[in-house]
Amino acid sequence: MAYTDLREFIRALEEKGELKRIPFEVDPVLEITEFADRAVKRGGPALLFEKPKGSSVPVLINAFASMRRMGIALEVASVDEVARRISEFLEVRMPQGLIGKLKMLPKLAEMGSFFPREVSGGPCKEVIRRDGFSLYDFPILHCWPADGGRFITLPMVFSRNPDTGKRNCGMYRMQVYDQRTTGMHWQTHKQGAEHYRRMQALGRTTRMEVAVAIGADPAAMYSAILPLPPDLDEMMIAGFLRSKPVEMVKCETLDLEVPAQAEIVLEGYVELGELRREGPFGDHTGYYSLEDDYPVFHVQAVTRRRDAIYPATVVGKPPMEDYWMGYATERIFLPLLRLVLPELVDYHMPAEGVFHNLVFVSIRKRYPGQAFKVMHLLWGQGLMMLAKVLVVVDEDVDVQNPAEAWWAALNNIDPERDTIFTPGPADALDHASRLPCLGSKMGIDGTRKLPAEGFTRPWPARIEMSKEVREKVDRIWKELGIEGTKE
Ligand SMILES: Cc1cc2nc3c(=O)[nH]c(=O)nc-3n(C[C@H](O)[C@H](O)[C@H](O)COP(=O)(O)O)c2cc1C
Ligand SMILES: [Mn+2]
Repeated sequence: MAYTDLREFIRALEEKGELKRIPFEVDPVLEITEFADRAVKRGGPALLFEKPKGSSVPVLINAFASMRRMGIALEVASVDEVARRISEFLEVRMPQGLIGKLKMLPKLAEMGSFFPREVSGGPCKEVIRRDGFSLYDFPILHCWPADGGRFITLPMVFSRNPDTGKRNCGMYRMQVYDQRTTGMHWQTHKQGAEHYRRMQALGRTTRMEVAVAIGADPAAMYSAILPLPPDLDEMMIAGFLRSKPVEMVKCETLDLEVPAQAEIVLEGYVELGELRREGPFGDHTGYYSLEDDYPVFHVQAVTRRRDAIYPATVVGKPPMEDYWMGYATERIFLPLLRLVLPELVDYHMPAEGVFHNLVFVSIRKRYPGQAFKVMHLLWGQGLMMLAKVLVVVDEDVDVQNPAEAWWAALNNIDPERDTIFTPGPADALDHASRLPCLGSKMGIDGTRKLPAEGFTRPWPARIEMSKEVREKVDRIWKELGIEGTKE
């Protein structure tokens, strides 16, 4: 059964021994970060700070910070199950004949359950404040010493595409400037920024309505980070993930809807053209992202649960919580990428590559130049456009193991022949690119080279022991009692 809200998820984490309550006072300024960082790096549990200093609202952190907890969040034993479900849906085609069509009915009914359902009220309206509120009521974290201030780090930011009327939900950090003003750090490649540009171009209004939900059922929260195509509603995907519609409720002061089960909702607007210094912020690259100008979010109303829980995350030197959220996304998108890349066997973005810096790709190579075709296609797919280094290897290489992927690729390249460089968009957080958001990409063809690619010498085989010898030694190995530290 789908979790109704954040607290049901918290209960599930606790029942499975995946949550630790911290009953004493801890300061949201720096101290919570130190707990969260140590916990995630040691594979520790999610943390619920019951007495954050200066607020009566508890802080939940690291709730998504392992594959186990991602599985609990999405109610699957392994997130690969989600990928399998997606594959099944992709195979759904209208079959011939009545019997075939009847067999389709349950699938179609299931599809109907993905769409968000509008409801007239919900727990996020238990308290409604149009004035007399302050963001400082909440235990918003100041994460790292040189950060520009406190940042809301796990918000679901809702806006509407003014041309199509479609809703978007993205996770963009928000720097708190004062009691009712924050930054709005939607980077230029993201949908929030696109909606903003379109509003400006239309010139119909001076304000863009924005609603921010903090804390909801875990599938809805997680959906905010999915790199979906524009105009594909994250809340519909959340409905798919939880096999139950997300209940959405109208905002009090905006023509936008938010999850009715949210913990906290900030209603407000971004004044078109108004920019303010944002940052610095200790970012998921492991470096401070530099100050830059971003739009400003003005909060005009706060609605919330009476006993709201404030979920947050801390990013920093990887791996941190966002690595696990991103890794789940990597797994879930595999079948979707295969739609446009049939030769794709697997891909992986290791933690040290911070998503966009390094992508390993294994393919079934069948024709000359195929590795380069794969690179160009990936650089043309949504946020994969930001991938800085792409390494393509053959199907027999396990890209989930970066050491193995590097080993194969480095053996197989003649660097000058097998690398390409191309200009393209760079991640907004890339501090090394020649210009903000513009840089170059490197593609490394680590596949075995074919005669048709001009490689006429024999290609050596990988070393492997014969099956008989392995089996023979298997039989006596245990008795010998030779146990190394690795198996
Ligand atoms: C913890 C966390 C914080 C994030 N912060 C930002 C941010 O400040 N700005 C941004 O543009 N993307 C940020 N992202 C990434 C976006 O949420 C992600 O790219 C998402 O796909 C954007 O949604 P959109 O495609 O609907 O715009 C963050 C992701 C996570 C997991
Ligand atoms: Mn989106």
